[in-house]
Amino acid sequence: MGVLPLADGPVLRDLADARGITYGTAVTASKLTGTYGELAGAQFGSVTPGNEMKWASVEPTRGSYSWSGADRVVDFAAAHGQKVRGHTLVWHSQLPSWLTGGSFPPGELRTLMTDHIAVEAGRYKGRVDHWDVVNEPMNEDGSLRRSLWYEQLGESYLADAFRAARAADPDAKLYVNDYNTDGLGAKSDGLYNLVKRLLAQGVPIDGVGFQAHLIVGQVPSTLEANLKRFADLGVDVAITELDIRMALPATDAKLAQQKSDFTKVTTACLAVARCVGVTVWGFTDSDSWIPSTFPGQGAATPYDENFVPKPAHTGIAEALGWTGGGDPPPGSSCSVTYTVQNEWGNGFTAALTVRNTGTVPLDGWTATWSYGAGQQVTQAWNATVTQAATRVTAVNLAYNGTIPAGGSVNFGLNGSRSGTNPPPTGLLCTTGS
Ligand code: 9MR
Repeated sequence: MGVLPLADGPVLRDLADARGITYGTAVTASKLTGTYGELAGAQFGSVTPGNEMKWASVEPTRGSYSWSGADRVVDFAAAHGQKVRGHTLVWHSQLPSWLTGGSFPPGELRTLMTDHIAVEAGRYKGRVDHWDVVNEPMNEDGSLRRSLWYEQLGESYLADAFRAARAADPDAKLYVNDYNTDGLGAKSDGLYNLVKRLLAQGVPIDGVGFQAHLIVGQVPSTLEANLKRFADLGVDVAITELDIRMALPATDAKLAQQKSDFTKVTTACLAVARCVGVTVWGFTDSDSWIPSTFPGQGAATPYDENFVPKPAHTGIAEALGWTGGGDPPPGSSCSVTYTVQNEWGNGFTAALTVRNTGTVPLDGWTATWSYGAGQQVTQAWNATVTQAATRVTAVNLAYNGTIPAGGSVNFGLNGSRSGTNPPPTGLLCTTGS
């Protein structure tokens, strides 16, 4: 089983560069090798450590630091000419227990916070382009969240945090970042007023991050207007944690809606001069926080679990001006058949045929199906075949992607089985590269 050719298809990073914005992704440091690493490096212009720069990760025990994960991401970015969005210095969550469980007088807590910022932002001085200095300071009603910081230090914790970050790394762009603030509404009004107050006090805040953890079909219609009003305050804006989740299983209709949603968000950023970029919160469904947090939901990112670009990826590319793809031409269709040729003890061989059932030549094809009895593909020929749990995806190779109208191509595979070997379900052929 091979890995999909990475050179094929649009490169978000280059398309975004050409439009003057950055397309980034959150990454998991330990995964930055193989296909995951190649795609993260090739497709994205910036990386954000999903967890590795959080307080609990870098200082699990008071005074004893662990930088390996964060270093790995920063080094990866340097090796791939990428920016880094540092995430995050001051947050109510993922704090070490010595901090949440301790009882510190306010003066000491304030110093702990500013020292932490000095140490972390100081360590990465000149290597982190943006810092999410303060993450998620708002309540849903637009008031300030009763976090550890707010409870003990009051609103002034924000000003102190930004000033400490500026002192530690004068060149980094300093952001406040939140969720459910993407469209107009009470929470984003609260954030807007907060940013306005901070700016009026001369607090060094350069940007506002909008996380955009969204649901398919529910991109706020006021996203662009909201970005614009913040930008009009004189700060940069960015989409910082974009993902668009759906109830599983993903269907063609949901994936098509998701494509249009990713397009909308990207277009909204492009429409606002001070929107510096979009970061997706994980680029593959195999590296997304959604399924564990929202049981039954997922498929929220632009690549599927096998690193196959989804319609969402094409949607982003098209929003960025890519014209190389497009929907398959009218009259383009295909079918696929599956025949077990041979079976032995724990194994079998299957032969598949993809047929151009349309009226025009077919340029690229994908066959998908599900195994119901635990069958597992072990080897394949004349197609790139990948399997995630029960779902199998077979994509043409360079030499057999084009099929004339009425023509067909064959590919095959060996599989393992434990017991019966019923034919697959959901056997489907789709056209297009
Ligand atoms: O992606 C992160 C996930 O791996 C962690 O388990 C989770 C813990 O809270 O944090 C996730 O990232 C969050 C980000 O830091 C802040 N905004 C919400 C993100 C999703 O929870």
